[in-house]
Amino acid sequence: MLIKKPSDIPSSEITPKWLYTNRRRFIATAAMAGAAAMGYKAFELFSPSESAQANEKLQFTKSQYSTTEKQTPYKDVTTYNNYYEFSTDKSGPSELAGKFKPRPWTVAIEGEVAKPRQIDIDSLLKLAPLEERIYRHRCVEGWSIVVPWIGFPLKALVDVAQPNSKAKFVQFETVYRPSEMPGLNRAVLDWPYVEGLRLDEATNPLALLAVGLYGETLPNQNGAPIRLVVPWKYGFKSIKSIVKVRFVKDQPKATWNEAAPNEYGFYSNVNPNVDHPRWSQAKERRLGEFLKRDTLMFNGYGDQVASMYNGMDLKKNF
Ligand SMILES: Nc1nc2c(c(=O)[nH]1)N[C@H]1C(S)=C(S)[C@@H](COP(=O)(O)O)O[C@H]1N2
Ligand SMILES: [Mo]
Repeated sequence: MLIKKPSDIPSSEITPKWLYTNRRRFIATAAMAGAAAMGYKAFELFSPSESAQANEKLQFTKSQYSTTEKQTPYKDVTTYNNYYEFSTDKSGPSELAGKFKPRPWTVAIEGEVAKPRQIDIDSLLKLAPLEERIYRHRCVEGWSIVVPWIGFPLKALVDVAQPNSKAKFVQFETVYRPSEMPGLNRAVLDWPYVEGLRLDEATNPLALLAVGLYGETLPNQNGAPIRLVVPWKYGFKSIKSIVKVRFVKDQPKATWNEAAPNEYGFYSNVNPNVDHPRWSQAKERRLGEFLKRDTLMFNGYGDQVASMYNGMDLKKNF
């Protein structure tokens, strides 16, 4: 047993009282004391999410929208990440997100709404019953995963926000905290990270605000405490750690679209027939598998989303 109970720790190892006030820090400190006593460093013994965070169990119901495909192991979902605010390496976010504080947290609702307001994360968690949604996720770089997200429909937030008749799009913004997110000190992207959806996309039943995965609150590297999941679009549309939701008249700025408009369109629907200028989008590699598989139109979610794009040229509106 590596984590000693307070009563097991010799007085020489007992931490100053101020550390006790934070339960997570206390657990980490106790674990490190135990590990140090055995001659190990704590990071050698715990995966980052286990050592840096105490994720909480969530209550949820099952969703009709879940795939029955094999789920990508927790370890892969939480250590192979894209989160440039921490690092551009896939393993970087899980190693560097330990300092990030996902609570307290509020999300600002702004723009073309009945009344701009701030909503606390605890109120957001009560907006609608939490569901488990097992979704395919397709990154534009060619890998894919299957994740059991826990969350609620984005539509529940849109309904509470009460957009007026001028609102045609929704823009989302990620928190900007250089002291907790080392990647922000490099100008790899134009910070803060922003993304957007058309209003009908935002209210599509598949658009999810995720607050957890694998039955527990989100690890920091996966976008704690609340992130978007848009399973029919390339991964970069699924913006993490959201602090602002802005309802607007015109198509809003989106980070990757701004960075390279010829490579990343605003819509970015998964489409095996429209290649990225520098590589094909016809196939993908499921994390943990050797052979590539065919990429499906709308990532396989066409029945639920294709009608939103009727009459649009998806080669132009990529
Ligand atoms: N704020 C922010 N959100 C982000 C990103 C990012 O770098 N910053 N990366 C995106 C990309 S490219 C992908 S594939 C997914 C990855 O989510 P995951 O790490 O939970 O699998 O997050 C998306 N959301
Ligand atoms: Mo991605």
